[in-house]
Amino acid sequence: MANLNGTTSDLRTIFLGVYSVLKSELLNDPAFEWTDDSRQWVDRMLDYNVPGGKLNRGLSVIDSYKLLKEGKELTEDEVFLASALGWCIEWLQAYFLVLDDIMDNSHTRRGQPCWFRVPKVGMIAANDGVLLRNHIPRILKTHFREKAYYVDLLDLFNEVEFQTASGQMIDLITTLEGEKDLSKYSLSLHRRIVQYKTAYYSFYLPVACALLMAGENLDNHIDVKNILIDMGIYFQVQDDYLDCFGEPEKIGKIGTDIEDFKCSWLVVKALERCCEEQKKILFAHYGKADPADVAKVKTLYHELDLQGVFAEYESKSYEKLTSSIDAHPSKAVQSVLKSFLGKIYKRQK
Ligand code: DMA
Ligand code: MG
Ligand code: MG
Ligand code: MG
Repeated sequence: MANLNGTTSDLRTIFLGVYSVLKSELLNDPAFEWTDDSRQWVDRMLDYNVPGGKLNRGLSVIDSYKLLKEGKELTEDEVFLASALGWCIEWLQAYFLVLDDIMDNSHTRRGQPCWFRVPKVGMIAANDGVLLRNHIPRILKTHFREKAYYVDLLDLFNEVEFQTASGQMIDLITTLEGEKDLSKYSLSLHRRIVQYKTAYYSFYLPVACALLMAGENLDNHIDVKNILIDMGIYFQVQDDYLDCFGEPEKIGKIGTDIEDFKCSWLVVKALERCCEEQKKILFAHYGKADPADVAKVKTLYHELDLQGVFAEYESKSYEKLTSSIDAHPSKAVQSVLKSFLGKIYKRQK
């Protein structure tokens, strides 16, 4: 592979090249007796669900590793390994999203129908999710088995997966039929849900992968972890905001949070700000599938100027995050964190 440091071909192209390598290894995994049908199914399933996103999480492993190396040229091998770890995160994300879309009854993802809505896929998508999840340790075994940090890597992925699944669990059980109770929705409940379902895997995991590759002990980087968790919470507040106020063509998905009775940042803010009259409207129409109910909730959100409230939250979060980053003793770590924040501040997708 030529130009692995992005001199002529860019990082994204190199990263996608590594995807092809990993995919073909998985499609020839000697632990299974492949047939044309089975290989074709997994090939199509991977192309549909893994590489089509923004790739922010995956690319940031390479970015972060480079910054930790303080600008030293990376070897071909280092770029390949950082990319493989980046793809493991994209695989983890694909696994969670395939299942999340079933549970959230969503329609589109990344500008195409959710995988379970594709004809002849349906609930096979549940097993595809399990397969996606199993690909991660296959990739790690092939490429990291001999590394001193192999066990730490396995531990990291296991722990973060557990945290994410636990976050998904609390996201889902708060919406249970028969227990639908808006009065239990608060900023602290929201924070707890999004910290677990989003922040660990989306923000901490890429940097933790880069730190392990750089030979660091994760126990020495709790301060970095805390800043990344706060950034992840801010990122999921944006996701909640875009679910209602984003453009589906840009975000690639149609929001379902109001229909699903989700403990979204928007409904928490609406509850904080509404008068008794408006509260009645919210209680009557939140969590209903009928578009007329959804429209009533959206009108209320506009009346309460949640767009303005969000804009305020967004700039406050940026200031807070910037000052905690500036307080960090290492310039290399500062640049890793700033690069992350720069990628998501005021995002529209
Ligand atoms: C998603 O939360 C969290 C995980 C772990 C997939 P969400 O349902 O708000 O995500 P999306 O809006 O992308 O469906
Ligand atoms: Mg969802
Ligand atoms: Mg969800
Ligand atoms: Mg969402």
